[in-house]
Amino acid sequence: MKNDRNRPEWVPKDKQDDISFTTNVMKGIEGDSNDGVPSHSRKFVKKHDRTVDEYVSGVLKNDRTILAQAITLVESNATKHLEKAQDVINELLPHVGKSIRIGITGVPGAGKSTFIEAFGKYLCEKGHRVAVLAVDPSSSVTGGSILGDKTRMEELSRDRRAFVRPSPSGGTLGGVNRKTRETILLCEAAGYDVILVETIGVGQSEVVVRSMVDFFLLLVLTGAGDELQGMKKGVMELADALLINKADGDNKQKAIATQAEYNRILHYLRPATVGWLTKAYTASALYGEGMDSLWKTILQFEAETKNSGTFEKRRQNQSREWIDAMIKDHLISSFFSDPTIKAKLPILEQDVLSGKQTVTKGVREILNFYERKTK
Ligand SMILES: Nc1nc2c(ncn2[C@@H]2O[C@H](COP(=O)(O)OP(=O)(O)O)[C@@H](O)[C@H]2O)c(=O)[nH]1
Ligand SMILES: [Mg+2]
Repeated sequence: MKNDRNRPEWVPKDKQDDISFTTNVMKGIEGDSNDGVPSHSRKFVKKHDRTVDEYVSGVLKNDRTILAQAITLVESNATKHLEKAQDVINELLPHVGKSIRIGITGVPGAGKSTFIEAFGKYLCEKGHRVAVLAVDPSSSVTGGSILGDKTRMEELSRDRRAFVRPSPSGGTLGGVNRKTRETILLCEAAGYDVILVETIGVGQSEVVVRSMVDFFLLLVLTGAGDELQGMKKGVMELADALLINKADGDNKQKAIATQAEYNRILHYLRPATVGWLTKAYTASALYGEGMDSLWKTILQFEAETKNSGTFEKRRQNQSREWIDAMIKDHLISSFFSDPTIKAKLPILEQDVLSGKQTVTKGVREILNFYERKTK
């Protein structure tokens, strides 16, 4: 077989040569694909040309190609795709919501990718189906991969029980965006019962991911003393568990000491989830150690919060926040893309800067104008 490398199907046509999409996919084995659909039957279907029914039935029977294309459809900003994407999601709604959604954050190098690969494999072996929405830092502003970066999650990507979807972090908030919620729904409809959402902690991305998951995990390294100084208390207050990674070799004793130190601090912090005590755990993602106790913790969390109603209440609040965020998004973009506003705004800025107009009065005038116009 010749070494034919293709771009993944979710890379937009005009980005085929763009280095911001570095993920390469090796050409698969010729012949029928594993999901039982002969490959020739879909050869001539261009993406986005599928009907709503094709997307829906493809996702429901977990045709990975169609799932990937459905995600691309959802991510598209073109108006004509928007409506189709919403029709697809609407039809899938009876099949969503049955997973446990887990958010994972930590500084670059903490071992998120290595951990997700190890944890994902552990869960697959237990019979779960795992979808990973992963950050692809190779497309961040710095460009290129960080040394030793395990972004590709190659083993997990090859596992038929897992679905790994990298999202370029460039331009989005630590790899998540407003479409991530809908991608979660698609993966749930395809039958994935554990969803892992990764984010690199930049800006507000932890808050955004917290608002779309049930359980939030913070990966940290040993040496809490030094690290804590730099770590925002706010991030710890979002977490349902802290995982001190790289607890192996010479580092193991240090990790256990760090664990105790974090547990002391956590004691004084406000817990992220009502009725749940956030604690620190140790693991070695590299050697796959600590996965079992972490999973038990998550299952216990799920059982307790479902029992108390906290689980359902959080999901309802998240839907409310989602509505809120979407309305704000829409209002902002419709305001700033209005041609008359676009023309008036520079004049207003000029008037303020030159002292002709106060900010409050100028803003009130332009908003009044916009409101009258949209009535
Ligand atoms: N010793 C050890 N190294 C690890 C462990 N987990 C990750 N690493 C290494 O730490 C580096 C960064 O890991 P990566 O998963 O890319 O971190 P990310 O930036 O948080 O996704 C890589 O060289 C990994 O091999 C671990 O449990 N033990
Ligand atoms: Mg990574």
